[in-house]
Amino acid sequence: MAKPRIFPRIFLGIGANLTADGFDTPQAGCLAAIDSLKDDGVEIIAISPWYKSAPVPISDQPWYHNAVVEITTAMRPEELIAVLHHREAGFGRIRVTRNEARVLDIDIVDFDGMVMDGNVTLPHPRMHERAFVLRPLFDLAPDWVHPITGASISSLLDGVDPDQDVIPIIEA
Ligand code: PH2
Ligand code: MG
Repeated sequence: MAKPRIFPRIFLGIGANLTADGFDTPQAGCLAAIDSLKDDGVEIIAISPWYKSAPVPISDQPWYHNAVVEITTAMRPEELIAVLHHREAGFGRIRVTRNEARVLDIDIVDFDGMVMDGNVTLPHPRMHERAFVLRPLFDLAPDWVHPITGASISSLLDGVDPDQDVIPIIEA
């Protein structure tokens, strides 16, 4: 009998603080990007509530719309990151400098607890200090623990800089 295939539990961080062409809000562009991943061999399991968040580091950039998406796929992390970068470019993202305002950013936050450093760094090297990742991740997976340190999300959230404003977006 064939071995049952267990698909990995993957969390993506998604965000934007500019509106992609053809959309009304940063969130709308992000949602379309999430939908487009279905054509790339990605199965969408769940999308967290959306948050507005002050830019980190603090700057005069517009606030971000952020969420976390649970997905699964048969792709390896290197293949998945290539797909994500391709979609970012398709939505008009041009990478110039780090932390610049953007129409779409999709990061692999956690790939089934995998720890790696190379083309892709897993878990995401700054996720544990970012409220705009931890808050929506908590909504989807309150029992999640950091693959390297074993820290719970609530303990990580307690340690986050209090001026990282993250505010739920209430749907009309
Ligand atoms: N992404 C960044 C840098 N800063 N700040 C917020 N609030 N939200 C983000 O998604 C974000 C950020 C780099 O990817
Ligand atoms: Mg990012």
